[in-house]
Amino acid sequence: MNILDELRWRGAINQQTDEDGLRELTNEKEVALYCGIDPSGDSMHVGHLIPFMILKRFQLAGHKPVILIGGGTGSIGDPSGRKSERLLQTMDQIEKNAEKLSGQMRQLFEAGSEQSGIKLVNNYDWLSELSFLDFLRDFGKEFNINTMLAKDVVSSRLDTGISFTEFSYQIIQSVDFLHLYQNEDVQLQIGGSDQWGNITAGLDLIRKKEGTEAKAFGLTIPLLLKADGTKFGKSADGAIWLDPEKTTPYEFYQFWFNQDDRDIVKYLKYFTFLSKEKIDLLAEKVETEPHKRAAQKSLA
Ligand code: 383
Repeated sequence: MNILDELRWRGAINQQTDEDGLRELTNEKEVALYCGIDPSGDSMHVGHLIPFMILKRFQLAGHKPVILIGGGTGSIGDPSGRKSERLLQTMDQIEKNAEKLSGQMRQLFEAGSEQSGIKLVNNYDWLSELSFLDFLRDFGKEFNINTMLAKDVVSSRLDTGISFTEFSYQIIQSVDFLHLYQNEDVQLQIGGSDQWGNITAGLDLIRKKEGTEAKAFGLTIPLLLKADGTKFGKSADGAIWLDPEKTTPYEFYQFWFNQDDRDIVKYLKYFTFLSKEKIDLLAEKVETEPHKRAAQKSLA
């Protein structure tokens, strides 16, 4: 099965540029693809698993994941999905967080894979080299203010205000995509649906710099909505973290075990590597003997 068919079956595709082109590409070669995370905290939470599990699925299907830790972008702060301006973090804190996240990524991506060294990059390495004048001359010139203003992230903040710093974020993430396209042969960026604007901005930049025929693609994954309308991944005490010091293994188990019957099959598809047959079987059990909570046990 082509990886895109698997993702579709898992309900994991929200938006996608040029589906046929990407299908062709993934059929004909091992594609390098990337997903980024900003070190705004010292651990991943279960919300981050949504795109990174997809990255892992690409890896298991023979493609080449690149994990980007946003040491540079994290010092700016992504306005996507936020109603108000972020506080800047100290560079020291960002560096500490980046190290923690890198460790968690290694655990996720080295497990069950023959590849030893996974590709882990930090965008601080190239963004910090870029001078202000070069930034404006080489990249700023390719961005049209009207297009930038029209992106959801910016337009939704025009009333309350957005700093020039956060406004520029989409350009910086675009510079990353171009950098990885040129230096690591990365042809696909994935992310949660909140990242669509940043990803498509990057594709525009690649086409401007590399020509309209450049083979680069974007794909986003739906953010999860729970059947009861509350936000996925939050308990009464806040986020569910992957760091066992922040969310104990017991709490982590309980979080998954307590999921609603109406959500459980969707979560099995997103968060496990169980086969379609196994998931179909568990789905049947949710219908016929829900009190046994077999699906919840499997997920947990
Ligand atoms: C930075 C530089 C890039 C590419 C991506 C980034 C990070 C991105 C971002 N992502 C979120 C984060 O860091 O802010 N601008 O917390 C989250 N992601 C993933 C996914 C998600 C997004 O890490 O939707 C949830 O986890 O994309 O909110 O060159």
